[in-house]
Amino acid sequence: MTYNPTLMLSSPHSDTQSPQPAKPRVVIVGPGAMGCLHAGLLGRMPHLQVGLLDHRPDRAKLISNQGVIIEAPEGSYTVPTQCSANPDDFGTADLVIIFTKAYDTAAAAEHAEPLVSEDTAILTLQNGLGNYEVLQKYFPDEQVLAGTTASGATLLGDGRVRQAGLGKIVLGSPAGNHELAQRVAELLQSAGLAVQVTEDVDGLLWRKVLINCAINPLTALTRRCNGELLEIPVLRELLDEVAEEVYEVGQVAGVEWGNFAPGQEVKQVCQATATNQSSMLQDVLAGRRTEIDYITGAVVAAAQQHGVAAPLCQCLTALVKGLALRHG
Ligand code: KPL
Repeated sequence: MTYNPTLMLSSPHSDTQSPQPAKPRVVIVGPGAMGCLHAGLLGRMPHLQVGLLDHRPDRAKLISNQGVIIEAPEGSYTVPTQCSANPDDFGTADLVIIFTKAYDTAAAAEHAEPLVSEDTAILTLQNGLGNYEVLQKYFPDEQVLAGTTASGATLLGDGRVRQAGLGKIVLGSPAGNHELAQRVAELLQSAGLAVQVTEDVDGLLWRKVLINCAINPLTALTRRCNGELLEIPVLRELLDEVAEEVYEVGQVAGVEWGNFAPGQEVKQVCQATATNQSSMLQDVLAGRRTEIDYITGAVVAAAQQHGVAAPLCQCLTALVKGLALRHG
């Protein structure tokens, strides 16, 4: 796909001598599975300048030297990638995508501050509830976008990921800056990604968190792939019950679910991602802290705020928090 200069998020630099408009600069924060996958998907496009911001200089150097390696179903490829722990190495960006774990959002925002000018869009595609609210503490509300991705990836090593499946990104502006959401969607589409814009960001995030509440803790606790949850009747039943509980809490919290059928949606995702290890299972297997506080934990907090109970989410939160993790 050829570069379309109208995709610039900010007005092209007013250097009238230069016949070439600057390429849009995208910086991805967090070289985990999803960060590396998107650094590769966007970085292979010649019309974009893509950087990867890490907090670890040693790993950043390694990734800069080797590139990002994507093991895709059609074969492996390497994308040369500028990765640095120093945000000043990138200059200001047109788009910053936050892909750190949810518990690192505040640290990521602080680290990314030098990348952000008044023309920069900051997009979170992280799991869980509460991420865009943290970003809004650091950046103007109208520059913050939030969304979800249905893609899956497994981190195989530093800068190396296995692409599980490419799904759609849905994003929007919690502050109602739909024009910015549209421009960012076009930028991502120009890299061949499937992107849709929504005006109901909270509804979008609750739909995703409902799926994560059901699948992630059950896979992490049983150490099973997403698809296996469907094969064991008691777990299949529990998927339905957790989904129903989150649906009810969401309803009390004001989510407009429309014709979203909770149990059915969760089972469809299990089927579509049957061989995936959920991100929470990957965290547990690697001995890393999980995002449980931002998934079932966030639903428990919302339930408490609205004076209702969420016993299954509460139980799953406790069980996952109780797992002995090497780095947790
Ligand atoms: O988002 C996911 C995750 O693993 O965090 C799902 C949808 C469960 C896919 O694995």
